[in-house]
Amino acid sequence: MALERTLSIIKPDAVVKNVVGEIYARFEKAGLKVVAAKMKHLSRKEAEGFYAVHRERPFFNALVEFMISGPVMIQVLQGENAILKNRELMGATNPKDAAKGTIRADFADSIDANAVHGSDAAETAAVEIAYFFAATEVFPR
Ligand code: IDP
Repeated sequence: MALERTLSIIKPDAVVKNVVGEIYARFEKAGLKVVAAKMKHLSRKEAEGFYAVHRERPFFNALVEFMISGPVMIQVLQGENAILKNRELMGATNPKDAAKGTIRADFADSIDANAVHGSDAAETAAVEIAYFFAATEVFPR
């Protein structure tokens, strides 16, 4: 078991649905600690930079438009195997394929508006955390 940190984003659709607290409760019940958090309305440039790896994908523009359609809640989660644990809590990218009881199965409407983001590996987690948080904004405990 490894103590890890991962970047989580509650996307605009879930913020509008007012389920930030319900999603936080799932993190906490799974043993993940919120060690950094901020609400932010991303600029186009920030969203494009964050999803730069998907720049050539056909859904890139729609993804950026969606991510800047309203504020998001961004947090760093810390815990044992936090990266995989968060991915399990989230469920599959397409909510139609997401297992029962996962965040996407319960709160997401479509593959575009799918409620949450979570880092998929240790390397991406480090890059994504640094993209949004200075070291002084993270409070491990
Ligand atoms: P993930 O969020 O489950 O890690 P990724 O493959 O990294 O999934 O894709 C990033 C985001 O891009 C997804 O969460 C989803 O919002 C969007 N996305 C991925 N694939 C598609 C697609 O085929 N159509 C529309 N949007 C997509």
